[in-house]
Amino acid sequence: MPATLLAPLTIPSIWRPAGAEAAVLTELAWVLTVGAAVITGLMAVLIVLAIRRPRGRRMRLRWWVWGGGIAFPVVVLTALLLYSTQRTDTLVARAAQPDLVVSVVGRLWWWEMRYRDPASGLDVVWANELRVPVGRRVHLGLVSEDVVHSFWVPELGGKMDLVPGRVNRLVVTPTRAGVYRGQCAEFCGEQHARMALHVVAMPPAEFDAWLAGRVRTLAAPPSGAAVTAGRRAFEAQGCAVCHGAADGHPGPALGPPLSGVAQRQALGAGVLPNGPGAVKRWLVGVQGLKPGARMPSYAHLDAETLDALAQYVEQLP
Ligand code: HEC
Ligand SMILES: [Cu+2]
Repeated sequence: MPATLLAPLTIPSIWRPAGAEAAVLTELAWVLTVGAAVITGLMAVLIVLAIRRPRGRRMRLRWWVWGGGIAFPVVVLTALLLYSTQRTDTLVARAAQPDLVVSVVGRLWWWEMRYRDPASGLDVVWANELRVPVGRRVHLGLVSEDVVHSFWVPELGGKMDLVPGRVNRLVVTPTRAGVYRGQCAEFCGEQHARMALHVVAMPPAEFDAWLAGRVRTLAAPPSGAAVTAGRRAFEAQGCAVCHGAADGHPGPALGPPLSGVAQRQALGAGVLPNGPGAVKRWLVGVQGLKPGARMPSYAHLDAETLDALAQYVEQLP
């Protein structure tokens, strides 16, 4: 069956954890769900027994009220409190020594990811996609530049809000390579529903190579790049005002950095799967695909300019 038909079946789920922290939460979810089901079943049986009890037989009411109504809930709820506090405490303890720190910035309506290269001090800026190494403890510093957003990747861990003016942290330790979908989980305006992200959990060596490659691109911008029709159009149409210079360098962060955009999973924070022709479809139809997005549609451009523009953007290193 084509993968696109199966896609709706692979919705993010807390029941298939792909991270150490998520595994703790899944365990909690199982204990709570099974426990609640057992108690509900027990209650149902007791109700049936009470209704079908032979007429005239007296019940030992006092025992049921004290035992079932007070002692039982106190014991069960205390046990749950101790258990869940102890388990979630392990999540906080895990935050102590991260192997990697990434800043995640929430914006209307996309995500910016920043990796600091320890050697050069350069910031590698990426968008709508969090690349992380499997088996390493990743410390996410979550901030917002506008309104409150919330970061949630069910396969990797719990939710955490992104609040303007403060840094919240969330630790994720991916245990399985793969691509996991996340979603803004706090209503943040018109396109809140289309503010998704992908987490790409990669083997550590692959991740290191990717980051080193990004640093190299940053450190040595392709200065001698040919001035093509696409590059001219990029400058003439004012794309650089929001997306940074035409050499692919990240600039003012009004829009996502376009450097390396063709290597990412999707455009527009999950709206449009990436692939041949995706950039052009985005340019022509932004306001149809994502009404209210903070980028105008460029449907008025002639076909030749559009092709040149799209080609130029797609090859940005
Ligand atoms: C007014 C600011 C602004 C201008 C001008 C602008 N963009 Fe954008 N662009 C954005 C914003 C904001 C987004 C993210 C929209 C979203 O996902 O909600 C975006 C997204 C994109 C994306 C998708 C990137 C991704 O990672 O999802 C591409 C490609 C893009 N713009 C190319 C262009 C090109 C080419 C031009 C010039 C023809 C241009 N943009 C002009 C603000 C702008
Ligand atoms: Cu949001």
